[in-house]
Amino acid sequence: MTTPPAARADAKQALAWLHTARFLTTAPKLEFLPPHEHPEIAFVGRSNAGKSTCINTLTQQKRLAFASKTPGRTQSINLFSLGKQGVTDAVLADLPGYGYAAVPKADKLRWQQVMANYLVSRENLTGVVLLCDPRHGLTELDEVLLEVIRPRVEEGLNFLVLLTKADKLNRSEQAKALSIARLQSAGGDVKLFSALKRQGVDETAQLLWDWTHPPETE
Ligand SMILES: Nc1nc2c(ncn2[C@@H]2O[C@H](COP(=O)(O)OP(=O)(O)OP(=O)(O)O)[C@@H](O)[C@H]2O)c(=O)[nH]1
Ligand SMILES: [Mg+2]
Repeated sequence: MTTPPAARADAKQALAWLHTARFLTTAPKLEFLPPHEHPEIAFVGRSNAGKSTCINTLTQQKRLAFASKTPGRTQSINLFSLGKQGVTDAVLADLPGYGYAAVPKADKLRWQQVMANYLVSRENLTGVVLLCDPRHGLTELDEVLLEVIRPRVEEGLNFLVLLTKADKLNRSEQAKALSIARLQSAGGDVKLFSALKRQGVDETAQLLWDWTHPPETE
């Protein structure tokens, strides 16, 4: 029996695929973001939520996305290509975080607008991963983002909330954070994630594979 081309990958295969990630381009503004023909998955969330660390963990590359103790580190939209043998079959987008307190209000509003435009208008956007530090929960700015993407999620956009830095919570705090986020997440999937403990890594890798490799419909 032959395996169908889009058979569900196991975690090992999904991680091997993610490990192929390579830098594609960086764009300081939305209009400089190149169009392409592959499914794109965006990592969004507050500054310091752990977006860049999550991308580094999933791709098993220490310095692919620039992670930092200084909030506001990622200031441009960075794209990474995925695909075996150098043949791109998906793109990951690391977006600058929002809500960093030291950023002037006008810049915050401008960035919120850029983010909303990206989420509403980006073609080929197949999935959104919203990263959230469960010690802060989903904040007002996350709620704005949820409202923006809700119509697209209703139309089939894949959506996952990752509660990052889960290693900083004990079991009961984790359970509580999960149930609160599930109520708030606009019907999206919610998972715990820890780069430090590698919690949630396999499941997230498989999900990203599934999003970008849907079974062929006959
Ligand atoms: N304990 C723990 N710390 C983490 C984890 N993930 C990220 N961090 C830390 O959180 C800080 C911020 O991580 P980044 O990945 O740079 O966050 P970001 O969301 O990309 O931030 P911006 O680029 O500012 O938007 C860094 O000090 C990371 O080491 C995790 O799973 N566990
Ligand atoms: Mg970052």
